[in-house]
Amino acid sequence: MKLNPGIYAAQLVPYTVEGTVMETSLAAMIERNISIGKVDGLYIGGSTGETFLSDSSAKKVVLEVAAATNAGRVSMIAQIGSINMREAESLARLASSLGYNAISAVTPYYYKFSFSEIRDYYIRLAEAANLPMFVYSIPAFTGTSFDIEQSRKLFEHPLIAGFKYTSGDLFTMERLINAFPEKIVFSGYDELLLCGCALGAFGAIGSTYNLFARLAKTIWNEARAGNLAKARALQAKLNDIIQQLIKLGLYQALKEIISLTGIEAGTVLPPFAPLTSTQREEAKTLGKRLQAQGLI
Ligand code: MN9
Repeated sequence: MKLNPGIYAAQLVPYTVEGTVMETSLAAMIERNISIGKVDGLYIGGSTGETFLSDSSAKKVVLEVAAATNAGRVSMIAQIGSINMREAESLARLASSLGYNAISAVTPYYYKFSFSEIRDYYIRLAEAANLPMFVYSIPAFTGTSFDIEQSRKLFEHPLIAGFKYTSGDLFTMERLINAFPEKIVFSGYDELLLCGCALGAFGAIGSTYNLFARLAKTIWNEARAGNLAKARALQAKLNDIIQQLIKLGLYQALKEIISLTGIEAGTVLPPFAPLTSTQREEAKTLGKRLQAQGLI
């Protein structure tokens, strides 16, 4: 499998108020992540892309625009999971035909599915695409996590390649990395980038890397070079910013700040609410401060 290690942006998606994808702006955002952020890869159609709020045609457009814009430059993973299995399978096949390096699927949520149902879901989707599959584990949202024995059962299938591991349970993350050295674990919480790197994650996938990929790469490289004090100070810097973004509304604030770079970033999909005018001003002030510091 040809996948770069390192920092992957979980691609933000600009939407119109009608909920359609602003294709030119999406392409500009992706181009910015590749040529200015210097990301090692892109994770398309994930939580950050608000995919679970979007309709099928928007999901397809996002996968198509991203593949065409990247044109093979950086590694690309398509998140194709959905609790509508027909939709998920059709997106899996689309990702395959568009040349994605791998797919990923959120753990099926809302209903309480058994482990064997969840395992079948992953295998069916991996086989539909015939691509390596990264299990998108985000227990805070889905209510489901995987222990080592369950992970072993998932990994018995050769196409199940690893995890996008978005959980604060770092003990299990360490156990996974050690138990399955031939598999790949991506660290999913930007706040824990340094911890994931220290434990030997292959890479990290995150929303804030749409703006701070260079900072994230420095954290990653300093940590790998053993410069812990430097890496820790930079993680603290990133976390100060993340805290402010989350307080405003993460995706809304990221979009507002990206718009300062001249790219129209559109709005968020409901039920997410757009920022109030006061929040917009706060996001702009934060963005300008970060620009002045050379972080954006
Ligand atoms: O892709 C992202 N998860 C979600 C992973 O957006 C749900 C993370 O990058 C977080 O946005 C980030 C901030 O909490 O760690």
